[in-house]
Amino acid sequence: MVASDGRHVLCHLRGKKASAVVGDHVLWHPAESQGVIDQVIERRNLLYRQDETRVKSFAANLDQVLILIAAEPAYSTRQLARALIAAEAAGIPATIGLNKSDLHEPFQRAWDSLAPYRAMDYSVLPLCLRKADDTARHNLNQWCQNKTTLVLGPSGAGKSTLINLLCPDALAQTAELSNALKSGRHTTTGTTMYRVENHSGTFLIDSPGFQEFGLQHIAASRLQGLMRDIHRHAHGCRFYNCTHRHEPGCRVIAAITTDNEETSLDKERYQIYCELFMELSRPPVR
Ligand SMILES: Nc1nc2c(ncn2[C@@H]2O[C@H](COP(=O)(O)OP(=O)(O)OP(=O)(O)O)[C@@H](O)[C@H]2O)c(=O)[nH]1
Ligand SMILES: [Mg+2]
Ligand SMILES: [Zn+2]
Repeated sequence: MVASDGRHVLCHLRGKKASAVVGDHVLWHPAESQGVIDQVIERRNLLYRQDETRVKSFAANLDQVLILIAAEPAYSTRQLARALIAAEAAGIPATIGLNKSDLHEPFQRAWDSLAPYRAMDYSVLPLCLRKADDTARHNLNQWCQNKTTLVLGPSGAGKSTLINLLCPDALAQTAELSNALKSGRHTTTGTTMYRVENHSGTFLIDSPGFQEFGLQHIAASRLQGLMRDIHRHAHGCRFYNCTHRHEPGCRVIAAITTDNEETSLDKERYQIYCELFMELSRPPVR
């Protein structure tokens, strides 16, 4: 915990029911050389995922989330879609970062594949975090200034590399990808908040790479409102309660088959919507 005067104090939670997550604001009192948390102040927001058996909180009171993916390891469109949906549901602005622009060919492929996300107005930042120059560092500093930013993404994308770039005192551990599989090694195992150098109100949160992103806390009927491209087409369907899967007169289905590139809906994004709709419509396993 960081006290209002900037000191770091190791705090314990009182009682079994209480729980605090990274980013929480708390009331506490000193006890010997450490501290005790008396109360977690009501959260402005909370980003979490939920599978069938448990809830996993990432962090609270966020101004923005950076979903960091990279040219290598190849990213999963489905996991990216899920992370964006969770951020939309929590009301937290999300930016996509595509790292490792020095790996030209895979970078170009990944960049092109993100076209649907640019078309739905997510900003996609091209990054080369390992070899960032002063200008790149300055731009990133500006981007996160006076904000609390959670850095989220698959293992090996470069989240801890970013933390070390902007918070050199962090000394966050990083690791090369495994050679055989070109996948990350799950180097970071906990979620940690760091203060950005020379910016007192700027915080970055490093997190462990995620593989699965359960969205069981979201009702299937809410999905269309949380996927910007589906939402854009969902007006004007014949039925007011259209689920956009098989109904006649559906504008979403019409948008996949249109030849007009400007107004068309990406087929894979539509497929992701249908898969998620099914998944979130199933009764929970008890
Ligand atoms: N080629 C290249 N490699 C990079 C770049 N940025 C980071 N890396 C490398 O990618 C590897 C993984 O980086 P990390 O920062 O450990 O990745 P992470 O997202 O924190 O991974 P986890 O902690 O496992 O979730 C390291 O070997 C980095 O040096 C880049 O811009 N280009
Ligand atoms: Mg890491
Ligand atoms: Zn419809």
